[in-house]
Amino acid sequence: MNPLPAVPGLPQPGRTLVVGVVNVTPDSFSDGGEWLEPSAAISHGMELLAEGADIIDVGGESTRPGAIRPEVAEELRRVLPVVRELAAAGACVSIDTMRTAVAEQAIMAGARVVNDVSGGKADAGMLRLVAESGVAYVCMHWRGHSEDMQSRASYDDVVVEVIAELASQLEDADHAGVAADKVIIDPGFGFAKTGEHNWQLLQRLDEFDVLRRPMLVGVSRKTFLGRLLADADGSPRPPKQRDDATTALTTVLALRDVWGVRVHSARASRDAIAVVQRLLKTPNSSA
Ligand code: PMM
Repeated sequence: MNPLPAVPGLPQPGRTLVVGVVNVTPDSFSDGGEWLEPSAAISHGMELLAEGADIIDVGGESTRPGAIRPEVAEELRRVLPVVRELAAAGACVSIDTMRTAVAEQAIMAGARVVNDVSGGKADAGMLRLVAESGVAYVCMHWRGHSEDMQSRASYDDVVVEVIAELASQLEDADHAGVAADKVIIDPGFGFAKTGEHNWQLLQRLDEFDVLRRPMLVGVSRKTFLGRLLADADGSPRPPKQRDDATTALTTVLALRDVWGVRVHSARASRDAIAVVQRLLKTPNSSA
């Protein structure tokens, strides 16, 4: 990949960043309902920070395939106290939302990143808000809402098409005035992608270098890992037992100098990144 790029205003530790996930939702696929109470979500965010997360990504809408969207007021109710409290505690907070109204309030509450899984396609005002507020922006490849996104998982060459569609999303961001050095791309693993598509994207991640942007990768606990690790009878490995496979991928991604990994368990990924950093040191540099 491109050598580790820095994004102004975000942590720059000189290694792959760890973005810890706090889903304040009743229905996310791996932790739905666990952090629905603001106090539980805040404690979980603090735990992830203590484990070494560099950024905490707070979301109030599940994007699992088939998910029904919450009302805006409900999404705000879920995320705002969590963003406010974690930002006040000094955390670098990212808001995982497709809605301008939610992003705007979250920025006022202290969020420094907007993680928009629709990459500007779900809500017309989002890119202008990001441009005007000057926060960092995660622009993910997206073909439609979770309700029916898997029906859009059809590609001749998934890597070529995702890069082309992301390039067009980046052009829209540029036209809206979003600063190029504040944009992080994300191939959108599992979003209008089959397991086979996800593996092809991982195998050919270097091809995204053509977009010349830092990359965030969100593969943590996703279904394609559950299928890879299925039992002899074919039942997929449950989400919480996919963390070791997630860490294996963090190792690979850190070796490839990916800007950040979005994960549910921060410590294991930080450990994997530390191992990679040490491994890549030249023999005569000190331990
Ligand atoms: N995946 C989920 C939610 N938000 N954001 C980005 N940028 N990239 C992702 O891959 C991504 C995301 C779904 O996973 P979750 O339900 O575990 O949060």
